[in-house]
Amino acid sequence: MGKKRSLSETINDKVEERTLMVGVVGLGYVGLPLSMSFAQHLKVVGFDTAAEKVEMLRQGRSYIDDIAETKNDNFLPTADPSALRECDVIIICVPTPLHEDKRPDLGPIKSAAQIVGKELRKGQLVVLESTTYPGTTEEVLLPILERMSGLKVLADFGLAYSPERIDPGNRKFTVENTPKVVGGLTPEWTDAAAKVYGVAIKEVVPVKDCKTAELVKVYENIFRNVNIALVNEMAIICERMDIDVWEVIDAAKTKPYGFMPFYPGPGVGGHCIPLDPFYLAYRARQFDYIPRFIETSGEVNDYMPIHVVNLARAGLKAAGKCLNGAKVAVLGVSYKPNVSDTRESPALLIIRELMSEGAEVRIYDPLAGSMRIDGTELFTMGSADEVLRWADAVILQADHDDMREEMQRALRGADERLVFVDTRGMKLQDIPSSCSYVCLGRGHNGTTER
Ligand code: SAJ
Repeated sequence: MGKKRSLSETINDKVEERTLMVGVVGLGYVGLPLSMSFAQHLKVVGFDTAAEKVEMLRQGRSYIDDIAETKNDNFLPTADPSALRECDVIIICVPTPLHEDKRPDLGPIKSAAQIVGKELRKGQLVVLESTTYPGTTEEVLLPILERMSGLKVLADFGLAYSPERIDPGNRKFTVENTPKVVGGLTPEWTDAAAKVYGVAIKEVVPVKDCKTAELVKVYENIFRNVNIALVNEMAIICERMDIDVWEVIDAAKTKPYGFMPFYPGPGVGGHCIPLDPFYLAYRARQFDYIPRFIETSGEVNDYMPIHVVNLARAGLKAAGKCLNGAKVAVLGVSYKPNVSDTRESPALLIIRELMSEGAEVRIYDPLAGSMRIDGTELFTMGSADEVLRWADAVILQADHDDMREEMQRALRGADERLVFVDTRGMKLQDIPSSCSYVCLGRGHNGTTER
């Protein structure tokens, strides 16, 4: 009679035999692509509490831009949590928002933990993917799983953390070819979780434990947030020193080592970069450390939408007008170019500020189509021509590739009364010559004499 296989060895055996069954909790922009990748190799139960999402998936349709269709005999979408009992591994991919006061909101993780805990059975491995502060898996997820199931971690089930690295709209880096960091509660569970992900993902990067893996993710995104804040500060300095920050960056990035370009912008939006730093800042304070760097970079980035409104005010003033009563159009309202997502977009604060100063504001964004702001739906105008005929000033907030040509054409017909505020650093040859041009990070307080 051979030695009894441990729980993690049993998981490893099922990986080997490709009989492992994967459960994914939360079928959003992380869980759905992950499910479809696993479903190329294994049976996958996709669970979501949103019945309408599950219904769409049952019909083989998708609600995620990057996933064309979801018809796959290995993929079983369901709103019935009991289906999770059949799975050998359960991967939790739910959002981690912030409360109003920027404290982490672990509500979605806690409710997912309750759902999973109720179905948990001996031998399963639970993995958390949601971006969160170091310590969440062991101190928040683990106790709920044990309480709801009556089981004991390690003795009855395994636990690991593996951060998501889904980049919406990125055709180059997919689930399969983006290295996956994995940290288990113990080395044997790190190894088991790594073997599970290894079925669908080319490169897996095991680390010491859950909290190491949790910190890797928030550090990656704080790295971006801090560097974006640094270059935003460079832009403001350049305006005062009559230097072109965009030229400075292009020259600096010729350095073949030790430099990575970031670009100034109207602010930092999206559902990752503006939020993740506050998860670590919150946790650092619990360890009596004041994360000045993280908090200062958040403040610099939060100031940028205000700075953009200041540029618009300066441009209108130079044209003998003021914001009060001015007609201002925002071109591109999504949180970054070439996406339709307006969540946490800097355009929200820009529009609020403009309205509070008495400007009449309209938007033009053929990709986003509309934007919800304080309970009102703002719909895009019909064309760039219409915008430039209507507006006293336009602010380029997100320069979508698909919008650029139309905008350039419309600008060629603009007259000198129009103020054009560029927050994305157009190429010098594209700068409109017929209207007054103000640019983030370009000399003379943003106005560039040509
Ligand atoms: N931004 C700048 N200047 C920059 C880069 C970005 O102002 O140089 C602004 C953008 O306009 C946007 C915000 O920052 O408002 C966030 O931009 P982002 O490029 O970081 O895009 P996200 O939010 O989609 O970030 C995601 C993240 N992916 C995951 O968390 C899995 C991030 O880790 C990726 O590095 C990023 O995509 C990416 O590289 O596209």
